[in-house]
Amino acid sequence: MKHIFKHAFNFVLLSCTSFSVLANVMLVEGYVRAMPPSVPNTAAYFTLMNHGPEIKLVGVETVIAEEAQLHTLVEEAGVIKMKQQTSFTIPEHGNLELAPSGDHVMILGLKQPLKVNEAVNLKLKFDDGTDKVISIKVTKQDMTKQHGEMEHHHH
Ligand SMILES: [Cu+2]
Repeated sequence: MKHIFKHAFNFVLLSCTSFSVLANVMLVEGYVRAMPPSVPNTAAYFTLMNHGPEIKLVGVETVIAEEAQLHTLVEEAGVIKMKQQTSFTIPEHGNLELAPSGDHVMILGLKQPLKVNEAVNLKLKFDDGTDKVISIKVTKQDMTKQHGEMEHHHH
């Protein structure tokens, strides 16, 4: 009797622990930028809300492309360049906001052109070993005209 109770208790404890880890980081909003079919790369922008302690986004996986990288924009001598990052920190009870003006997820080597309004799944990997799949839609970047003119240089 006592043995059974202990097992049940452990199971509940374990379930709660894993559930709370998954629930800490939530997708607020996001989109993948629609690109002309001739462009093999694009970028994803999204906002994550963290209800737990500080956590780092350390990688992104997606089946739609060969690779996804964490990038940021930095200004060097008046020229804006993209730099690959090893992680993005999401502060305790804070937000991570990816935007065309700064941090973004670069999606490289699209296997096929994306269609507007198509949902894209991204698997977000965190430094505590957990991951979370988010689904965001392909959207034309009409709201950020000046950013659309900014070129993404690679390799
Ligand atoms: Cu980039």
